[in-house]
Amino acid sequence: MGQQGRSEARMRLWHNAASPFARKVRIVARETGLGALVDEVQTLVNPAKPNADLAKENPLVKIPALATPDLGTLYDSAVICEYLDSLNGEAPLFPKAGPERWRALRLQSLGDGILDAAVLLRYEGALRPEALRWADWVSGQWSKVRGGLNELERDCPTWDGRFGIGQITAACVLGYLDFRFPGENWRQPHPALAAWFAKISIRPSVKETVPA
Ligand SMILES: N[C@@H](CCC(=O)N[C@@H](CS)C(=O)NCC(=O)O)C(=O)O
Repeated sequence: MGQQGRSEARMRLWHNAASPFARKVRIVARETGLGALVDEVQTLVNPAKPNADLAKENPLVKIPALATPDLGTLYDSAVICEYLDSLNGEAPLFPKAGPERWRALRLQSLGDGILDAAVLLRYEGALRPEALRWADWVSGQWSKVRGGLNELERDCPTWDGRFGIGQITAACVLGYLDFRFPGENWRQPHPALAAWFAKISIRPSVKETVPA
């Protein structure tokens, strides 16, 4: 046994190297020192063709999903990340209480919301038949992405070197935009965020999980 509350039993993470939500979990596993206990299983997902094996673990048929030794399978990324953090006795990535906790959870929700819109845009472009595409819906999703980025730009000067769950989610947002929407050039209108992202991109947990 390691630190207080830490179980040494292995866990199984259903993930995909392209998934920004799964990347949150993979970064948290590394930042909490639990990486060696988490077996990462590459999983293909497609909302138009549900993965039957994954459906047995998560009725929503989404990744990430984490098979735990004591609780069955957990989902979604916010729950899994907080679960892993709870196994780590020191330096929590989720502040335990007070205004810091609500700020961190709001920042995570902001990043998750940007990702929801960006992942839907990806499905729209890559999966939906051209004849069924809806331009107003696409531009509505881009408004969420860009509005969310503006808020990250405004907020990031307050982060003060912290790399908790909110910042981890923000890193996954920016990495996903670079990966799936390289033409978006989010850096130009968001210079503080761009500088922050360059700085945190050298962390091993971030480098080891670059989307592929
Ligand atoms: N709210 C979920 C979102 C997860 C999600 O959308 N995952 C995508 C991959 S990045 C997925 O599994 N999509 C398959 C589908 O929508 O059927 C979380 O935070 O884990």
